[in-house]
Amino acid sequence: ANPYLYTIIELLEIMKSPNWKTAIEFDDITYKKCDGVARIAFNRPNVRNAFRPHTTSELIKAFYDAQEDTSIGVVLLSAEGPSTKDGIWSFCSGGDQKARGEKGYVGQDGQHRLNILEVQRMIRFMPKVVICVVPGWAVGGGHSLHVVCDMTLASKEHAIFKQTDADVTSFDGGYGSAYLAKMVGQKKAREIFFLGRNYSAQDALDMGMVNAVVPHDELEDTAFQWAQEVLEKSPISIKMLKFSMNLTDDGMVGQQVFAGEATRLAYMTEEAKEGRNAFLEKRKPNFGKDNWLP
Ligand code: S0N
Repeated sequence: ANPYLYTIIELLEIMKSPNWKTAIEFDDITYKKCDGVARIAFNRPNVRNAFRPHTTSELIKAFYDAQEDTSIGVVLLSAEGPSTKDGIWSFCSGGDQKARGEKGYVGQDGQHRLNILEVQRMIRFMPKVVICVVPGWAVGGGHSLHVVCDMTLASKEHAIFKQTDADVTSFDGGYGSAYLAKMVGQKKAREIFFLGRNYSAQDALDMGMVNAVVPHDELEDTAFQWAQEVLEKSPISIKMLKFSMNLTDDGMVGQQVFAGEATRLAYMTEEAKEGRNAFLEKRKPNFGKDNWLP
């Protein structure tokens, strides 16, 4: 049989659009799940999906839920749209400058916060794959979010990448800039931040900061399809590989996250069970005599 021929059932399976079900109702984001995939999407399209503290608090809750849900292996970070005012698509335009106070972004409780950085860390350290889906503008802190995600898919017609941090004195000196430089090279990263120009999806692909340019109408289904491909892989391998690739850039924290999973793997061995049982049974552990593998 020709291995490249698909059956009709397989083709229908590949082409099917997800049947998303709302997982939790939020104000500033939508949060849905389908077949092992969680979709978290900005939902403030009339302000180009800028995030205020309420948005970031909701993002933290949604990411935490996706992390805890053992049926979820991939998270899509996307955006609703387009704007009802002018029909323009956006992924995210960063921190809401109207919510910006003297010491950070001011929430409904009057407190000043910078908690998008907490969202970045959740994406970075979550033992699942996060795919950024960019249907339009990815600007400022929105650009940084795409940088920190594991993979990025961009709308061929509408995605525009731009760094305005130096225009508004609200800059990301962490993953958004330093990790970007690792991704696209020092010269390009400095150009992106120092000139603040617009870059198309194709420019971003050429620079190596997105994985694919996709026709706008196919963007969401393609992201779901990529997620389904990831879900066919071994969950342990995927998370160990993600944390291995993070490790060298994340210093001791990267080591801690990677080592935590190594400890979990050790827990699954007979050796670890013997260590625990011997303690509970108040006896000396017997780890065997020929387990010192070369
Ligand atoms: C996105 C841009 C380029 C789109 O331009 P366009 O298409 O011409 O639309 P506009 O007419 O400009 O905008 C349409 C409506 O949307 C509002 N709006 C857009 N962006 C924002 C925003 N970020 N905040 C508030 N409102 C926004 C416009 O005001 C307009 O509304 P109306 O119709 O009522 O006039 C363009 O809009 C643009 O350049 N936007 C600003 C982008 C920006 O500078 N963002 C902030 C950059 N910095 C950060 O995000 C850093 C934050 C961060 O991640 C961080 C880093 C370190 C430490 C902490 C933090 C943290 O935030 O926690």
